[in-house]
Amino acid sequence: MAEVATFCRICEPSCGLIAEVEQGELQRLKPDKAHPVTQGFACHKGLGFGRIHADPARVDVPQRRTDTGFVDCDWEAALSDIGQRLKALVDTHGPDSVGLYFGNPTAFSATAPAALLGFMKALGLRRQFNSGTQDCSNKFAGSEAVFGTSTLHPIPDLEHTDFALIFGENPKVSHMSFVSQADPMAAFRRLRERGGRVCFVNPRRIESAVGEEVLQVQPDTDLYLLAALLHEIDAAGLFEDDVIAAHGRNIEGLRDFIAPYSAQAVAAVCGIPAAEIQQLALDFAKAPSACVHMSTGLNMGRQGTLCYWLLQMLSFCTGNLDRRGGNLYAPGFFPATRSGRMDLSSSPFAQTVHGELRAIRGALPGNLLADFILEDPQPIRALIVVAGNPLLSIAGEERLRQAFAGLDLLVSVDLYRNASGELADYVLPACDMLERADINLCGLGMQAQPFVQYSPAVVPARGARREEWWIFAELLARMGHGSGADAAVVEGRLQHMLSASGLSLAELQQSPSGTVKLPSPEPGRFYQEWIQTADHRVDCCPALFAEALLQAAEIFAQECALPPGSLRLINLRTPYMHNSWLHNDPALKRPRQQDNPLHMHPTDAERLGLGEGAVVKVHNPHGALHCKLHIDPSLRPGVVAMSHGWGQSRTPGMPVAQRYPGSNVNVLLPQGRGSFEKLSNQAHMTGIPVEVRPAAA
Ligand SMILES: Nc1nc2c(c(=O)[nH]1)N[C@H]1C(S)=C(S)[C@@H](COP(=O)(O)OP(=O)(O)OC[C@H]3O[C@@H](n4cnc5c(=O)[nH]c(N)nc54)[C@H](O)[C@@H]3O)O[C@H]1N2
Ligand SMILES: Nc1nc2c(c(=O)[nH]1)N[C@H]1C(S)=C(S)[C@@H](COP(=O)(O)OP(=O)(O)OC[C@H]3O[C@@H](n4cnc5c(=O)[nH]c(N)nc54)[C@H](O)[C@@H]3O)O[C@H]1N2
Ligand code: SF4
Ligand SMILES: [Mo]
Repeated sequence: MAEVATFCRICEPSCGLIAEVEQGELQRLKPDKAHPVTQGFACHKGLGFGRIHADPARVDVPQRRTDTGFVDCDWEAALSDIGQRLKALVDTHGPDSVGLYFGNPTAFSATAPAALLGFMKALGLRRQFNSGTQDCSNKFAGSEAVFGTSTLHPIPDLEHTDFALIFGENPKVSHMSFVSQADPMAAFRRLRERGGRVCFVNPRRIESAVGEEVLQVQPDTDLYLLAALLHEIDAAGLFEDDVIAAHGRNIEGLRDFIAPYSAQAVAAVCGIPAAEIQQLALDFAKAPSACVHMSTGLNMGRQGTLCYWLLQMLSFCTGNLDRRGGNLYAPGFFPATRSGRMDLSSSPFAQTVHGELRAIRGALPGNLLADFILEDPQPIRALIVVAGNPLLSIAGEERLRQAFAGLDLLVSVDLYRNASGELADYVLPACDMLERADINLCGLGMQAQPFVQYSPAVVPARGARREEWWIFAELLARMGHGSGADAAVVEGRLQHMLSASGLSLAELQQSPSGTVKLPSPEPGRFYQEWIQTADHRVDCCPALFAEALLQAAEIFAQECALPPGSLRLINLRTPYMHNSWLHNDPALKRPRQQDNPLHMHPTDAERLGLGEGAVVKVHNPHGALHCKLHIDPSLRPGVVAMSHGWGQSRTPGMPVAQRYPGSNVNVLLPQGRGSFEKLSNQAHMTGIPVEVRPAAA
């Protein structure tokens, strides 16, 4: 039995794992207790990945759609047919006739993204969509505008802080995003033991809040809460004027924006008493050190970029940016802040048939994917989906179904024939994380304790599964570009990245757990080195925001007029789902994990005459679904919650998922024009007005 050190690539902490391998077969995955950073932490999903690896439902050979269903084919036949059809489309209709959608797991591979971008570049393709616009593109837009680069996201220094203020994030369940930290709950525990304080801002009393405060905010109003915190801190004379003078610009713009939003003014809209907001503001500003973080609960609101801006302002104006115990940039093995540099001195927007649009780190709004296929004079005719499931992860399933059905060619590169793959002409089998060599690139710049790890392929690929770089290099070769897959090129890229820190693959291979622990984040270099604005100053009120700031005032007025009794829908991640893709694991379908009920506060249920387990219809102008009701006192009254990634009734390729289909909550989300934040393309996915009634009525 060989033991191979590897790391998990399901979510951001990249937990160290030990794979027990016998005769090329995985026997077991266990936590890597000797890992210098993750120290034996791993969750049930990572440890259970062997079931995904060996799942008989996995796609092991290319599958081609026929009139009577999917049939297996060989790589040569699949690649030459796809290559020919793509080439014909590009030759006849131009490169804009081919679109790509990259799903979330592409971010967890060090080798796939470069291969995909290389493919696009070789063919001149421009129409790229990715899961980032359902997830975090507001953070890219926000840091571009404030710090001059999309790749600068100072992380909370949880190990030294006196006060952590966490918005719209549930670390215990999600293991966090945009900060990579194995066992975040242990970090919060240590913080509390030191006498520090943790405060969560969330419409739900979340699992992460162990005896801690949760400010149960009204969904999609955090912008005004953030503004009020800044307003009250400034009113108390607690802005750090020296820091602002030395490193900021446009502070008057910020002050103008926050002026109307006193604690008193926002209390009713945010649903939090003014005195509590005031106290929180003072406590935060007076703490010897305080750090902030926000995640998808704010990203997915209507104004995620503005929220990210004010979050940075909370840190900057109180002197906590680049302070020990505040927020710090963690460069890791490759300081990448320059690579996301963006000059916003001229407008990034262009007039298009879909309205004024920009791309964020190359990505168009996912919520316009159907429009680019159905309603564009030069439509997307072929779509390549890599490690994604847009049908279930983007708003508006039926319209996407209609769009996908009308494509000349749909290709899915995936572990499974997922809901989107079910509509594809070809499903191409990808290697999973145990079958490919990799380094942990995904947390770069956001690791609480930076480390770089190399993992070899733990086991050989089963069947005819292939890595993405192989697939796209071979496809290009069929289209007359390049000479096909070359492992040396891929390895060279990794070597190049590592060389930035004087590291090499050989050195990692020889290190225990394949890992080199890097220096912890330190204050002192932010304003000199990391920030990428031309003048090295923090932009406290970017000119690009002008239109959005006016809109923010309008939205505030609308929120003030919200009728009583209206319900707002938010998201609910659980430990037994991972977006749409671990649904074929029977271990995640134990009793009470077999569907995604609508969670509702007891007072709302009583008002509507609904009891536990009642079948309800949830509807709004965007769509309707039926599901069971779950009474949940952890919610703020007026808020209902439901998990995404379900709705697997039409996925025969994933039989376990299909047996426990649940409902696709995304049918209730707005789609198309106006359904995403203009500044960032980020889809509007939380705080969605819905109505609920008994299904029979
Ligand atoms: N309502 C609502 N909708 C949401 C969200 C929400 O909170 N609420 N969350 C959003 C977020 S944050 C995200 S990131 C998106 C995710 O949206 P997507 O990325 O579109 O979808 P996933 O469900 O993550 O599907 C990932 C697919 O990748 C496949 N896969 C896994 N590993 C590999 C690999 O190594 N190679 C290849 N080729 N395939 C692989 C899986 O089998 C799966 O089919 O969903 C978004 N949608
Ligand atoms: N088990 C599990 N882990 C995951 C995933 C998964 O699907 N399952 N997905 C992974 C991915 S792709 C991502 S991006 C990360 C996301 O990681 P997180 O952002 O931590 O995701 P959630 O657990 O959904 O936490 C979002 C929180 O926002 C709250 N919220 C909703 N609306 C609002 C609002 O308007 N204001 C405020 N203040 N809060 C709000 C919700 O109640 C919820 O607790 O998780 C990753 N980890
Ligand atoms: S926390 Fe995330 S990275 Fe760690 S084992 Fe679980 S799924 Fe994998
Ligand atoms: Mo995500």
